Amino acid sequence: MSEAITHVEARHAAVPHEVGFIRQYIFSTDHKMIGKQFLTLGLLGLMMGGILALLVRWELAWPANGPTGGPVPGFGWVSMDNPLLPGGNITPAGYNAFFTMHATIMIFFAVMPILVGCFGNFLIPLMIGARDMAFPVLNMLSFWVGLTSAVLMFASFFVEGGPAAAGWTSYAPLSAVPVYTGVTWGQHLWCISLIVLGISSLMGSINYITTIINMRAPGMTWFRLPLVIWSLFITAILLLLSLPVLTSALGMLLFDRMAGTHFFAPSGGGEPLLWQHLFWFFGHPEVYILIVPAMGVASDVLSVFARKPIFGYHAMAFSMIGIAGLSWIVWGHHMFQSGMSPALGTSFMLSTMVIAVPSAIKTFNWLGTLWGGNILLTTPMLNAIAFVSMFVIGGLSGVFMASTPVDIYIHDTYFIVAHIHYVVFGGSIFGAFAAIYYWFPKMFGRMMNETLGKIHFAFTFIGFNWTFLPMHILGVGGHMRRIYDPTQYDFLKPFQPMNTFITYGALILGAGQLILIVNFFWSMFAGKRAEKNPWHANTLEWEAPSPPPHGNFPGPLPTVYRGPYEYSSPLVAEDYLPQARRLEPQTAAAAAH
Ligand code: HEM
Ligand SMILES: [Cu+2]
Repeated sequence: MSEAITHVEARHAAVPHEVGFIRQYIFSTDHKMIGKQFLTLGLLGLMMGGILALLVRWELAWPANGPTGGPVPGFGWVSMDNPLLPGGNITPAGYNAFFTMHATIMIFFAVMPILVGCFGNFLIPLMIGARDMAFPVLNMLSFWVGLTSAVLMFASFFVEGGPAAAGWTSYAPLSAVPVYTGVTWGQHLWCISLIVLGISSLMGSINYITTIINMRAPGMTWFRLPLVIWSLFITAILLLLSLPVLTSALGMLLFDRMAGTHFFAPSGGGEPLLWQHLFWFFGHPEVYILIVPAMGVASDVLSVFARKPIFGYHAMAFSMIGIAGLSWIVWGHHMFQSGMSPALGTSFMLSTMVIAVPSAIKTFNWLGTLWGGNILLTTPMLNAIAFVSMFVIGGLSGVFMASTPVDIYIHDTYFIVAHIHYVVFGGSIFGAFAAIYYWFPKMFGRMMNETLGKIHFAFTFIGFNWTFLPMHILGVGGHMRRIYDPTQYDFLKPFQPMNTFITYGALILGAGQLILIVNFFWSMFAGKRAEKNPWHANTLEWEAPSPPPHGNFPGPLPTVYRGPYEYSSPLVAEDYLPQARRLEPQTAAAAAH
């Protein structure tokens, strides 16, 4: 450990710190700049994915074939004569492409770049007390390979036939045989882009794991790590082990599409279920890649703004490990309807339900942290509390889906869409918002505006529940997901007003995000200057100046004397006790009496 630190210290001393614009902002090897690059990518992805979601909602509320249908306002001239959206009218092929790309972009180019790419990079060295990642050049490469992947994915909108349209799960044979969707290059590019993204994530996760194992500051033992670092460590392991499975499956799919093999196409003796097994063996851990970092963020933010130690630190760390471990044996719950034997289905049902145990441990510990706290309702805190409460709803609907008899009824309905969004929006996105508001002062040296932050939160919280809560009802009513025009089914006609109602909620949700954009850029240039430790937090990143210079800590690296959550400690007069602060032994002894 100390050898690795000495090595990096020596290199940092040797590298000249005056670097040109390109080395500082574009081809940077500094983890903080790479984090900001991932943040930019992720926010762009969030915007793109959000616009696509609104197109999908527009179509569902006012179906183009229905009596009230019409072009999407403002898209007439944007789309020109694009066959997916001629004159602003969404076609069935366009609808398939939009929901496929919505989900793909949100997962791979919004949530992952923000939570894992940005906050992983930005926080790990600062919070463990290191000068940078273990492999800074590899780190830079992982961003540029990731950006290449994003460019390939976005480019697929401009190829003939449009982008991928087989759903983000890309089930074979729909995805394997181009005539089924009418998409050729778009689907090829989808596969290629995600293979490239797999390489980028592999580089990133190797870096995260190595850095956390080797480069912790003196005194930073495993159980003094902030929970957000635990969460990023666990996420990196999940990424390292799950993405290669997807990459291999994508390679096989690409062979089926371009080289005439039949891994997944039954027409040549292939096995579509093989795709489903490989996909969900990656796909289920993937949902934890999206949610575990948000759990870490929420733990840190709740403790800071309740001014209390996190309740059950060890249980929190071990329950994340437990959730991650269990995520490998439950993939079959996505395949209850695939003709699996009931005995096997039952075993997948039971193992899935066991995940409720560590999840409940986390939830009760978050509540225990809030209990009796001196709660400060700042914007990061509001978002963290929203994370916990919305995650509970998403977790509870998950228990229904995990029960095989119930799943047979709600499979492929809007109940599933409601569940997904309570987890990935209510969970990951509220976690990401909490992180952005909380660490913005450290990233940019300025505070975000609290009033705008709270208005943004109110719009998001109301818009989010307005949009996704009624989807449970649609789902139980039998409303299928991924359909172009619900009014074509008589039994869905009574639900049409609810579909329109949901779309109003989505428009409010979308409009609310403009407040975030304004606040973000306005604060970056004109916000109040942030001090070193504006939230009076304990963790090491707040020992560095805001924003931290190259090498993070001017002078020697901090030494760690205590855990990250010693708020309202009886040992000191202040209500916080930074990890790097050493108490004189006699003071501590005196206070203990
Ligand atoms: C503005 C907020 C959002 C809205 C209004 C929205 C809307 C929708 C709608 C209407 C669908 C169903 C499409 C269909 O089946 O026809 C959908 C699917 C989906 N969305 Fe979102 N979404 C939003 C945010 C997110 C976020 C942040 C994620 C993060 C990962 C996400 C991930 C997904 C996934 C995985 C699906 C499943 C797609 C499928 O069935 O193939 N969404 N979304
Ligand atoms: Cu799953």
